[in-house]
Amino acid sequence: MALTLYYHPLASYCWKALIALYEGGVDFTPRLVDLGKAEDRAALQALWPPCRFPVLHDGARGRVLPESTVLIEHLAQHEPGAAPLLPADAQLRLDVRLWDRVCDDQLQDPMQKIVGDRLRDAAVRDPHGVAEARAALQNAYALFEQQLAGRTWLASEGFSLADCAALPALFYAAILEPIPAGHAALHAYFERLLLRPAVQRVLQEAKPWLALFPYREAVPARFL
Ligand SMILES: N[C@@H](CCC(=O)N[C@@H](CS)C(=O)NCC(=O)O)C(=O)O
Repeated sequence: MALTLYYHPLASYCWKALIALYEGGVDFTPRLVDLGKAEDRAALQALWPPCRFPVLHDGARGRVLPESTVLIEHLAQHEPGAAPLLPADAQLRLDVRLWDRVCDDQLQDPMQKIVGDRLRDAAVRDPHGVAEARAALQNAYALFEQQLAGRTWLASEGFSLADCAALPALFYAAILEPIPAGHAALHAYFERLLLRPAVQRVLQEAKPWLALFPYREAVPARFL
């Protein structure tokens, strides 16, 4: 098989890639990376020195694709099932790329800041940074609420790269910093995302690992 995905079933950016792969019905070999194991870390680092996942190895084309967005763009170019994740029209593609960036910068980044802080020793925690990250999430929720008014999907008529990015970001962010009840369009969108078979498969595969999430006590029972 030509495609190998280096990933971990709990990692939010890996969910983004997995959702795209499952949405597109793409055939690939999953290679679970345990960063706690030296040999796994070395294998990932040999492909991509920053040692962050997901990374896709496309053996047929001799390419290594790190960065979830680039990985999904590669799938959309070469795998017919994944093509709809990026609209053919150049202007519509820009909308999708914009909202993919918004998901990563305005949801994933602050969410990872909050999780990372909990993993630190108490002496070097950053309560001010965490408070800023929580405020950033609230601002992002308000922005998404505005964007989603009258829409089914985040950035285009069909399910796209932006929606692949949104699900993991919203899933983990909402556990740390609940989405206000008044954001009805955002709540409805999140529920719509959860109905996608690709998303259900990712969540099912993550279940055994959620006990390792630093905020496991806040994970809603329906996901456990
Ligand atoms: N911009 C990258 C971010 C990748 C990333 O941050 N991955 C996290 C997991 S969600 C990771 O590799 N963490 C391991 C570490 O930081 O050591 C992408 O879009 O793929």
